[in-house]
Amino acid sequence: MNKKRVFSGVQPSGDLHLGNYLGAIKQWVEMQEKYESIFCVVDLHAITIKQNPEELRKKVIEIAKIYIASGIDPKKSVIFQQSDISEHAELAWILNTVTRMSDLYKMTQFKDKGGENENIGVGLFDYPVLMTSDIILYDTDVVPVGEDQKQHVELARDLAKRFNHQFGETFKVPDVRVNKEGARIMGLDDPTKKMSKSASSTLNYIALTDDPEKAAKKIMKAVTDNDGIIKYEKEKKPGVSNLLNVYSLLNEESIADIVKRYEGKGYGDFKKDLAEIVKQFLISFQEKYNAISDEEVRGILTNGAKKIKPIATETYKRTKKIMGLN
Ligand code: ATP
Ligand code: LTN
Repeated sequence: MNKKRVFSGVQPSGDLHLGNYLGAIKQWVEMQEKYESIFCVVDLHAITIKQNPEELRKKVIEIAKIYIASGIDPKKSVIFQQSDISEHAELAWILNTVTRMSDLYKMTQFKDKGGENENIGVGLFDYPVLMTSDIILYDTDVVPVGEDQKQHVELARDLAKRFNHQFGETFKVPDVRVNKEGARIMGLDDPTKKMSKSASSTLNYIALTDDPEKAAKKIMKAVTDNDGIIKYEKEKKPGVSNLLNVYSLLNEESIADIVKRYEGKGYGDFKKDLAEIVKQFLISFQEKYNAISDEEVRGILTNGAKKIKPIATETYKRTKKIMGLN
């Protein structure tokens, strides 16, 4: 039987953090064993916000390195750069013609990123259509993402269905997959909001490239509460619950087991141990990261694009044909 296909991506902008790793990339690594996997560095999405060209070029390499250091094996999965395949933008244009303004006004990420502002770029508004194109261009079965991207994948499903209904069966309708545990890692300085690289304070997140000692200090400074009991209660104890979640995912241990071990102990002990876990994780991650050369990554990206170009070409041709464009 043919393997099902997975597609996902991360933008080459800002610092990748534990939220991105635990919410998205970690599950990709597990999925690549069972699925035919395609992981993209979505540079065309990154330019919806102003980027410095030199930094963008570096960031693309950095993200691909992070994929590999996290365990994405270029022999098992395809890793490529979005702008290397022109069909992403071409298909996005076609999809624009079946997308309604009202579809995009509903997107919460657009609202969060300043949708009210008339001077905001059109690319930011159209961002979910390009994301739809990324996904359906490869007849994707499953899209693993963090909770915040669920709405975008649901739009991709709707647009694929709408197109199929209007023109005839053309696109596969993708499923979304959100990991139950890592779906929403919260900010260390404010556990009521998601950990985000665009946060105003660097105490909010632990970047995968953070100095391990400094990262450990951020855990020690993480906001908790005053009742001194280590238990998982998301609503009442968002800070402690978030730390338990991170502990459980990094140490691959159930929250119940961790809670049991810290019965009668204070936050100090708990944080100290978690700080050490985070530190060791970063040391080992960065060792792998530093062992990969830029040249090697460039080769992997080029090969990845070569490998999947025929799928993109075929889908785009099929789309043009059914619309009467060829
Ligand atoms: P940010 O808000 O940090 O700018 P983003 O969601 O805009 O992040 P990406 O960095 O491209 O943009 O996100 C990559 C992946 O990481 C997505 O699948 C997203 O859902 C996931 N992700 C981002 N933040 C978190 C988080 N705090 N917890 C879990 N998953 C997250
Ligand atoms: N918008 C996503 C990144 C992204 C993506 C995709 C994820 C762009 N295209 C296709 C999955 C599938 C984000 O995480 N900010």
